[in-house]
Amino acid sequence: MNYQWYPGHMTKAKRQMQEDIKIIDLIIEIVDARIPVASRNPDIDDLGRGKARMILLNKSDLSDPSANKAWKEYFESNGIICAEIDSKNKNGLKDMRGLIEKACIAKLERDKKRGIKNSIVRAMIVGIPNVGKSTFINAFVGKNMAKTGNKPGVTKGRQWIKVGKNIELLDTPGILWPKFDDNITGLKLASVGSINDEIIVAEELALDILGLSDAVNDRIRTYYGLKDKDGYEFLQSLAIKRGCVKKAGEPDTEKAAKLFIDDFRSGKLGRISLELPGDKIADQERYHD
Ligand SMILES: Nc1nc2c(ncn2[C@@H]2O[C@H](COP(=O)(O)OP(=O)(O)OP(=O)(O)O)[C@@H](O)[C@H]2O)c(=O)[nH]1
Ligand SMILES: [Mg+2]
Repeated sequence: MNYQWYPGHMTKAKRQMQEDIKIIDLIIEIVDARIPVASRNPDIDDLGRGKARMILLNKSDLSDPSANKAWKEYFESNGIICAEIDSKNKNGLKDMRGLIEKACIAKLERDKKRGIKNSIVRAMIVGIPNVGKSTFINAFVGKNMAKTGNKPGVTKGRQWIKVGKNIELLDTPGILWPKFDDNITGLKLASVGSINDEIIVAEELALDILGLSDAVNDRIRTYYGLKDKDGYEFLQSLAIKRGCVKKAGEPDTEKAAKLFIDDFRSGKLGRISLELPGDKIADQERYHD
């Protein structure tokens, strides 16, 4: 299946970001820890040139712990401040203030020299849809200030949120880019729920996820106890096993595909990382800072 999603509100959101970027001190980029390369929007690199940057590997509860560690080291070795966090369960956020101050040290020192006592750090929270930008803000602030939801495109407009006296966060709508370089990027984005499900054929996505790698394929078939089934036969057997049948008694493969996609996204199949530093990921070099 060809994955592509670039609705009009994203063009608008990108334009707004170009304006807002002028008044912010720091860009906090939230990525999905399961796909830290595919979930980085190359447009953000362009928009944020010259600004202090930080990358947060969110949903680290759903990705492989050793991969999280490897990615943190990877980004840090490229000079980017990085942390693994789980915004849903509020893990990894304790040092956030310190990290933000570290990322903005140049500005803070400049302000100090100028005699500014209460300098304020303005940070823009950016990322692709559904990576947990708004959930991160709520977890960091300790209050439900931003709307969140288990689908992409929940945040429609921007919103400033204060954290204590000296940090201001700007929640922004998730944005993708007009054309993915390769379909595997689109597939990874769809597999974690960053592409609108309404434009996706569930059965095709399920089969594409099965085809992601031998390790993923094996893990899925083992989890459902369908070790000897693959491809469409896997979906049919899963439908029968889970009682997804149509009126005529036929297996409802669409329902089975949706069930499997939900299990995959929510971590029921275990903690899976689809990318590792050093993998031959087509775009990796492009994102190298
Ligand atoms: N397991 C897990 N789920 C998370 C985490 N962070 C966010 N979520 C879930 O991911 C979904 C999306 O969260 P949002 O905060 O709405 O994502 P967003 O990036 O603001 O999305 P848009 O506004 O649509 O761009 C919600 O169902 C959250 O509960 C996390 O660290 N771990
Ligand atoms: Mg949001």
